[in-house]
Amino acid sequence: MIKKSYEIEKELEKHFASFSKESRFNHSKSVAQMACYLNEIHNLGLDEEKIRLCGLLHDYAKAFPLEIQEKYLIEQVNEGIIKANLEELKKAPLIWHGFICPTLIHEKFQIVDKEIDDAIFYHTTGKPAMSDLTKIIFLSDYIEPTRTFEEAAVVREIAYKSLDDAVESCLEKTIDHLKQTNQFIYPLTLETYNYYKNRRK
Ligand code: DGI
Ligand code: FE
Repeated sequence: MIKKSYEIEKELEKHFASFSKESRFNHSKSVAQMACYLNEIHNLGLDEEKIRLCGLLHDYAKAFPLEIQEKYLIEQVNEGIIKANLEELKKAPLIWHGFICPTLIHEKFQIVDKEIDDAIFYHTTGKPAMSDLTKIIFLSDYIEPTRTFEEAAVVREIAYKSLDDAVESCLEKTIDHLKQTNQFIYPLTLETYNYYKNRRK
């Protein structure tokens, strides 16, 4: 029997508090709520309980310091759970938490669901041709109301009209930001952007 999101919510509150990451807990609840809203206004017909679990759990691994995240990353790449190039991954520490998270929540919460895994794994990079669930989690992460930067407001307005346009805009802004701050652009991030930018052709 899969755990209910209200049970998970209580455990998560403690998890984030134990690493003094209370605002991350609020962000997670807000992602769940925004993703449910997108499901509703775009008539996607997805299961709300599943959406809530994804929103609540997507940043579970972000509570851990990067050294711990890296340990999980190396383990999971070596075991073939994460199929990606470790040297490339090492250059983009801010995406580790998504990739390592599915395995951690299988163990911690016994939540084993391919659709949930996909939404959590790709929540930072996106991927070409995302499922609706993966797409609304990816977008809600960027546009939920506690994100107060200017770009979030722009993408939020687009997301109310078209999810695919919003993915394109979100990635354009993320990639611009990475370029401006001289950060390594992970190939999948670029691949996702190109897919959504060229999807009409
Ligand atoms: O975990 P959150 O902060 O809530 O949000 P997130 O999981 O979307 O992570 C956002 C961060 O990840 C943001 O600072 C930009 C960074 N990021 C996204 N794509 C890439 C990336 N960092 C690198 N180096 N390369 C990427 O392709
Ligand atoms: Fe995240």
